[in-house]
Amino acid sequence: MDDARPGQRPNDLDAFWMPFTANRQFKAAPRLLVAAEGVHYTSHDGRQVLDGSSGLWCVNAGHGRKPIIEAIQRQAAELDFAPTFQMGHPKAFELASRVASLLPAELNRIFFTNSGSEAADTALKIAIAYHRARGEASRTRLIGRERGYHGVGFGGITVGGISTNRKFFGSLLPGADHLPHTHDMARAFTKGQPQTGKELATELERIVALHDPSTIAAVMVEPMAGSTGVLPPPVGYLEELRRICDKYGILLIFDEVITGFGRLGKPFAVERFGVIPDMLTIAKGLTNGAVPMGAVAAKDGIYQTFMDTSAENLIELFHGYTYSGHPLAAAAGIATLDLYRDEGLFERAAGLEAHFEEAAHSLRGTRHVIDIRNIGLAAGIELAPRPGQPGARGFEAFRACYEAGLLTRVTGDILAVSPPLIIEPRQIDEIFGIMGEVLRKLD
Ligand code: PXG
Ligand code: PLP
Repeated sequence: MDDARPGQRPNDLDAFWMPFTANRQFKAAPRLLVAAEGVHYTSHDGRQVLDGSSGLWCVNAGHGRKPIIEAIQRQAAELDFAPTFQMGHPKAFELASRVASLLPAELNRIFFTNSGSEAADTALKIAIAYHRARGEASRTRLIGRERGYHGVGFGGITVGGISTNRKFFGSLLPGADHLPHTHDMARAFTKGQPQTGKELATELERIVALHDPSTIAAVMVEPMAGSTGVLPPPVGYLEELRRICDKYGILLIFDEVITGFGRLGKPFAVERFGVIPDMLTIAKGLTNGAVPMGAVAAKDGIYQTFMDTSAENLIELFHGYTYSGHPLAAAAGIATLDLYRDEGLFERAAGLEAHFEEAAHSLRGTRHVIDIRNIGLAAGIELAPRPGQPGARGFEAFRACYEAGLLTRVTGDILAVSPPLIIEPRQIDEIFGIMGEVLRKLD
């Protein structure tokens, strides 16, 4: 730490209780990022670090983008805050329309939150309240999936399927159940969507039969599971979920917090896979990560149900956040969507997919690598765990990549790669080149 630039390293790291971090380990050997531009971070010791993870899957247009920065600056000077409870401000409406225009026509009602976690809990609450408004108040059960991640609110961890995110927090919400996850090591090194595994969606029939459809409000899944290591959906899987939900009057919710805004080479996974959910959650790339914001997009019919079953002078949905539709976030969101459009970044991601896939799979055969999965500009590189020490090799690989100038994400023994959509082909090669070198040297 002697080489730290003056003022770039706080002298006391104690007070910040860091999220999803081994605090003592980190504070003994901190990794601080102090600046960013394009696809690179600058570390506190003055090194350039290639951002292989778009921050945390959010900086899709790359760092330090002038139009976004200037929009935030202008907005802060013009209108710093305005309530959206019984009041409004223009940019929140504008951004809602812009988001709706990127979605299938029927997903046209946008509820703003401040994060993906809040979006997940909001969507689940809307689902339960929607059935109640329609006179089916017995529909309260929520179905998620093993290895699902829907943030860290109580709703999200209830339908989520990561045991460490659940087991410390009591009994969660009552009445949830889970589909099996879709990963199968028997088809390791599959490129894109697996051809087999559609029948895993049919498991929903069993869950419905067990609980009875009259008790089930919604099914929530990520179209592609991101956090648990990039698990693309089997061919036909999402279609099968849609079919079964329709058959039993269950709402289908897609969590597009990661898959939204070009990660899969389309505005949303909805378009890539051609399956339309009843609600969809977004966050992250909505503002390019520059200001926290999330949202739920709901079908018109859901919104109309709330309008039709409530008197005109009454609040239809008793839910919202102080900062729902915050002016700075709304301004950042509009500027971000302009940038995605003007630079054709979703199409750019689609155009890079083949190169990215080939580069990712070039690690096949590299020491420790037992599976590689990819879709769009996302890849999961799974390492063999050290006997008796799950996650240890993955974390060391992550740390060694960082030392070698590459930021990735690690979950257990899986490294995830999801670069900004502005990345150049040679920088994609650099990502997997660094990773390969690190893995060859790793114990
Ligand atoms: N849903 C999905 C699908 C997500 O990926 C959330 C909800 C929650 O969003 P917020 O904004 O509340 O964090 C997420 C977030 C990782 C990683 O390394 C992934 C997320 C967050 C932090 C790290 O995979 N996903
Ligand atoms: N806690 C208290 C005491 C509050 O007054 C409020 C909001 O008014 C909240 C929590 C919720 O905060 P937010 O709306 O930012 O989620």
